[in-house]
Formats: sequence, C-alpha cells, structure tokens
Amino acid sequence: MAEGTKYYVMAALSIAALVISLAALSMSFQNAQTSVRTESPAATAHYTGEKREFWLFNSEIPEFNETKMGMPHDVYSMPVIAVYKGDKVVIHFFNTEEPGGDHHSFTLFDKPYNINVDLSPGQNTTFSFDANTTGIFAYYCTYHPPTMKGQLIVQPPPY
Ligand SMILES: [Cu+2]
Repeated sequence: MAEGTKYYVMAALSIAALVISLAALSMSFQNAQTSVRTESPAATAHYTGEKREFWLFNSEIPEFNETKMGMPHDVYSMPVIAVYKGDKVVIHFFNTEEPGGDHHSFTLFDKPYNINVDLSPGQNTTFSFDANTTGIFAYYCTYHPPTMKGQLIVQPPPY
C-alpha cells in the first residue's frame, strides 16, 4: 500500500471512531434522561402496606421474688410491636406454661382496635388485624397486671 493511501485509511478510521463514540455518548445521555423520567412516578407512589408477622410468648423475669416485689414475674417476650399504618399484622401467640400453669391473654381495647385472645397453659393461636389507625396502643395480659404489658406502635406510612 502506498504511503499516501495509508494516511487516507487511518484518517477515515479515526473519523469513524469519533462518530461512533459521539453516537454512544449521545445514547447514554438519552438513557440517563429516560431513567430520570421513569423514576418520577415511583417516587409519588404511596405505601400500600405489608403483612408483618410476630411470634409472641409469655416470658418471665429471672430470679424475681414476686412476694417481695408485690407483682407477678410474667412479661411478654415482645414489649413493643411496631408497624406502619396499612400493614396487616399477624401475631402467633403462645402460652408456654406447663399443665396446671397460668392463663395468659393478649388484650387490646384501645379504640379502634378490639382484640381479646385468652390462652390456656400449652395453647397457641394465630390472629390478625389491620393496622388502620396510627398511634400507641397498650396491650396487656388480664391475668398479670401490671408487668405483662406492651405497646403496639402504628406509625404513619413511610411514603
Ligand atoms: Cu399473663
């Protein structure tokens, strides 16, 4: 190949490379703009709630002298249950007492919630409700005041 022809070929190749890289740059710029546009609707979407499951047991404070303290040693395994408004709350509640032991209840009468589940020794059950009102709501065991108590916290939706 003649020296002159080589230069023409090299020049043509560099121009082609330049055109291709400019095209690629412009495409990636368009893609970036497109992705910004598609993100906007998602940001305005509102929270539709989740199913949130909890396993709740009766428990006790170890080495607790009930006579000396003047109150029961019984507590819940979970003193706080936190969810978002719109969630479906599922609670698996267990009474782990041996036969002849105590009953335990999950009682929540703060309006608008209205739940009262009573378990015999060794029993368990699953119940659910919709967290449709925000706030802090007390749940307690009717058999073991004031120690067996907890709080359901229903927060405003995250978005
Ligand atoms: Cu109890």
